[in-house]
Amino acid sequence: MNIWDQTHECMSRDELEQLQLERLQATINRVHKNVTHYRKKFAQPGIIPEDIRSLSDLTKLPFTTKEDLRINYPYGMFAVPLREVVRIHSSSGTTSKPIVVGYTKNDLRIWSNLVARFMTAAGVTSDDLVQIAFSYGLFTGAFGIHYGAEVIGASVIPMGTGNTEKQIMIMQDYKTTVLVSTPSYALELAGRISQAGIDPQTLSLRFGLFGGEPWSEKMRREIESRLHLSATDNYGLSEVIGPGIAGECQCKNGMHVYEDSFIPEIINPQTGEVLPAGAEGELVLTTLTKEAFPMIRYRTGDITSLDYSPCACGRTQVRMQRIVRRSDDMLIIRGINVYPSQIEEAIVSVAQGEAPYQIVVERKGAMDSLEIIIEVTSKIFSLELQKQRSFLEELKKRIGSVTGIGVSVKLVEANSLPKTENKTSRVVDKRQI
Ligand code: DLL
Repeated sequence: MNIWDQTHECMSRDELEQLQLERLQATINRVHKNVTHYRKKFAQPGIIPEDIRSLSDLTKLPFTTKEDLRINYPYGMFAVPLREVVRIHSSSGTTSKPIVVGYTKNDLRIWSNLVARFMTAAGVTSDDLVQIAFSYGLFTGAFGIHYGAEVIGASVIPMGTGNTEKQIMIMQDYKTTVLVSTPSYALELAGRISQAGIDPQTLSLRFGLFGGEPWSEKMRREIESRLHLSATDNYGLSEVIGPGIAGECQCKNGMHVYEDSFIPEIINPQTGEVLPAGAEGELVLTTLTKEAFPMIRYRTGDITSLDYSPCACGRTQVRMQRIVRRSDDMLIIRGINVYPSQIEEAIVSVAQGEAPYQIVVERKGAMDSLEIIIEVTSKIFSLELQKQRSFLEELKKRIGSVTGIGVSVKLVEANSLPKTENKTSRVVDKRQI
């Protein structure tokens, strides 16, 4: 099946904007009718759906934030009754409660086609064997890409994460041609392949489709040379759909945003002001085709810029540059989003009160590690070893279960961490990507 959807991907800007406006109006009508949260939010500036007459009217609408999703947990932002929802995924929230997202049958069809598009743009065809090394579960990465690859007609190997030796064995024996993972896991695989004395040229890899976390051109060069494949970047977030919002073509010069399904805006994260084309700022996305969980002007927290210049591949849809950083304190560790506030909440509950902490993130080899250093009262610090150990274990367990990541925890004496008023400086990110 040919998934280069030229009708949509190569549209003139005029045609595209006409389509966007029709879809935007339908989406605004839908959320105004079905989602109390949006109805109330639109009422503040006194907006009714009929006020959205042109695309520029979008800026009259308020932003949607992660806090809105938290307040409406779990199903308050759904625009269809639950009986029409056929899939639920989730992602980290700022507290121990995650963000919940839902899809109708039609949403799944649209999502799979979007994923199929960026996979096609990256070079994948029905002849490929696609090994998906993302976690199958609440994370949108694995299922999203799985169904997209099936739309193309490629053979999917639903490998899941971890078990690196088995990943390599399968890669060799099944003759995997496409690796789908986080870029850091691709480097981990490259390291283990070379440790095992395997010549990567004897593998069948052609393409690597990487996303879910920030990476760099330097990492791209390293992955391409060590795994002998062509590596492309793809972007998405659960709140908006998952993977399939944007992806690189083989020109590797920014990720085409599928503008027939999403309107991207770039704003100044401090003031909310919409910035002109080309400026760097926070990406804000509005969905145009989603039924169960439409998002209006969702603040992604991702800092990037948009490039409207023509691309040699022929696609007319705008390209977003690599994500340079976040506008908030969210960390991405092995593809999993972690908020310091989640960790703080876990600490407060186990320590039964405030305890100053520091989060240290490091990249050891290719993989990220997370260490939490906690100041404890001299009472806890001087507990007998056994009690101190069970306190540490409980903390590790709680933080691990809230964040979904294995962490190491170290206790230090009260007043031994550097003092600061600002919580974000409690994070020491030593990674250089
Ligand atoms: O990570 C969806 C996804 C899965 C995209 C697999 C691509 C591949 P979340 O878990 O909700 O969803 O995390 C979304 O991850 O806001 C970015 O900060 C970051 N992110 C995703 N893709 C990229 C990328 C998935 N290509 C959050 N480059 C987003 C940099 C990325 N950061």
